[in-house]
Amino acid sequence: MDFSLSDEQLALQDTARRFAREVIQPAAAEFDQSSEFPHAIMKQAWELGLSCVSIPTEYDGVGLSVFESCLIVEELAWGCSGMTTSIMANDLGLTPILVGGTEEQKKEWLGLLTDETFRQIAFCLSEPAAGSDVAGLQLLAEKDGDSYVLNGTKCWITNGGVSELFTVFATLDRASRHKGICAFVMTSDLPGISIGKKEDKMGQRASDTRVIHFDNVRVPTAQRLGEEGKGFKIAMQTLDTTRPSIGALACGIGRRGLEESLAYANERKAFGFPISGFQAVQFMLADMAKDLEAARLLTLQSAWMIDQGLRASKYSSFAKCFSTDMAMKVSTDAVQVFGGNGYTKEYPVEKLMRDAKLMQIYEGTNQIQRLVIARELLKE
Ligand code: COS
Repeated sequence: MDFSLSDEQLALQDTARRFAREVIQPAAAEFDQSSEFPHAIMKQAWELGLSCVSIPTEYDGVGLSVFESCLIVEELAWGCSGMTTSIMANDLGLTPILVGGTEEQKKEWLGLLTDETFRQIAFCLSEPAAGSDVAGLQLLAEKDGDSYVLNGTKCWITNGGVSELFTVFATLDRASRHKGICAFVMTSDLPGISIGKKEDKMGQRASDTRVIHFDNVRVPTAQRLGEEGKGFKIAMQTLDTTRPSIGALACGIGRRGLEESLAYANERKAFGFPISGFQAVQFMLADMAKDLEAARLLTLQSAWMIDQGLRASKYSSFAKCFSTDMAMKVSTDAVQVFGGNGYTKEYPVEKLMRDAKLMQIYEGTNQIQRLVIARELLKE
């Protein structure tokens, strides 16, 4: 077992760290407040090779492993988890193509993400009545000649209003649950697609979260990913692959919370001493550091397993669930260390707490992660 990083991995981590310090973090409060989408920063991340990182080199991508993508995601999320969610959502959106696409489809659609034009891709799975229950999704795909006609609504779609490409999951027959689901790739400007309201969120406000309506949207059969009925498994395999990076994102929030708390505890005085001298504060700092370290280890282990080609559902869920619960706890305690100041927008920790909450909900709630873990345990 070797816990050290290669020189290339250290250089990659350093690039992401500098981008987070110099570009993301200075702009984070402004975009959090305005809830605008940081187009220029997203483009810059893509130009630096920090976005769409999972596209293999044979399709002109940077071809990072899941392990390496976790290294950069933690760095970026230290700066702003909302912006990092927007950056990473591209890899979530394109993974169904990697999992279910033919050689031809990969060349065509991944090529649109690596040519000289900056484009984004959104993963359209969740629906108003089907967030946790993927097999219950209602977006209908009816076969008509050499195409499918899609009708229904998606919601909670990250980058929904700013993406040129979509991967979309729809059912051929609502009654057949997971066996009827198909995956598709398409451009977002097809007739019948309309972008709905942008959610006004508690946290991660720099990310664009949308409702998307499909009204008689015609998609050629050639744009179906995998066989008919295989869409559910493509979605599950996608989430198995991307959940470690959610763990890494949570580690970024946790690390920022710890660093801010350490600095503040050394500076803030009470009863004539810096509060870092009091055991009540020290114990909070110690718990933050230990839980962050455990979360990072679980995250990197699950990423490594995926890179080895091992089935990692249980480990991906360990990483996602543990790390996001850690981020919630660390950011809540960071607000506590800052006291009244922590509860104001003058200081950075209340944002961490608002941002962390979403992490326990998206890419499968932490209740769903526990369900996946329990099912895997009971199967063993
Ligand atoms: N990889 C490959 N196949 C998988 C799989 C995985 N990780 N998980 C399940 N499958 C397969 C099962 O083996 C089963 O196959 P067979 O039909 O061949 O038996 C099939 O898929 C159905 O699985 P299952 O019965 O477990 O499905 P359920 O409907 O009971 O639920 C959960 C599965 C709840 C785990 C799923 O709906 C889920 O992950 N929900 C959360 C979704 C999510 O993360 N949403 C966030 C949106 S993205 S931001």
